[in-house]
Amino acid sequence: MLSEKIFKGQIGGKSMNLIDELLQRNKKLHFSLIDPDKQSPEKAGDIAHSCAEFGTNAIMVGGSTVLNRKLVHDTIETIKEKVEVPIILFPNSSESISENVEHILFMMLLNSKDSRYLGKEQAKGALLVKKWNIKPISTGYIVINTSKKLTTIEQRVKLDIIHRDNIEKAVNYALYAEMSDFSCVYFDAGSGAEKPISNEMIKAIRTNINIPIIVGGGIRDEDTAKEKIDAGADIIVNGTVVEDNLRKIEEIIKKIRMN
Ligand code: 1GP
Repeated sequence: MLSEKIFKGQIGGKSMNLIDELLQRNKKLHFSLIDPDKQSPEKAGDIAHSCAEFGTNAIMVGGSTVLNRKLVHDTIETIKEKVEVPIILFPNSSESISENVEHILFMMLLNSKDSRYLGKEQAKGALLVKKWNIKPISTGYIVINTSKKLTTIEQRVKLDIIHRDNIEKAVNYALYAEMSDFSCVYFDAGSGAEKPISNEMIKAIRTNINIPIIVGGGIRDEDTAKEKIDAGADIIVNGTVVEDNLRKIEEIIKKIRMN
């Protein structure tokens, strides 16, 4: 029965989203994040090409500061010319939704104290997603504070702070996401975080929920990435390494694929 539904691209009466599909084919995934604000669209295309050659499973496009729909559009267009892997928009607001993308992390920032990120931006963006036929991946997005030096997202959005060692609070948010029927959770320490989310926190989340867990923020080397995978993460996101040390992505991908 289950296999019949999977065959039809359905689970529990719902269409499978891209992440479910990719996880059927690969046990663990790697996504490369490209911020349109950090380089020209041409350079973004070259970076995406290298990441795809190294075996990344998808290119995520987005960043906390980008507010220019045209720049997002041009960056995606150039990346599309250079790679075959799926491209997923990682929007910071409805302003950064672009017509030419196939998939979007349709996220709610669950520990935001600002109603803008708990429904208002999503409501503004929903019509664009429908009109432009973009496939939403409903994502419970949770930001964890791991370091004294605040990341850009922590500076820009008022958050119900979850400290690195407050495992119970992180698990509560993860359970809330699963019970609210989000298709996955994304636990993010924020781009360039001094420390990533702890292995203990990931283990506790994995013990309590079954939906896919995306982990990002502050992961800079293959050993750290593998620890997060072994703790229970399904998907590792790298952004800063993609910008600063591109070749490292190859080592990270190799290692997370090891059993
Ligand atoms: C940020 O999780 C992503 O939203 C990526 O973080 O830039 O630290 O890899 P890094």
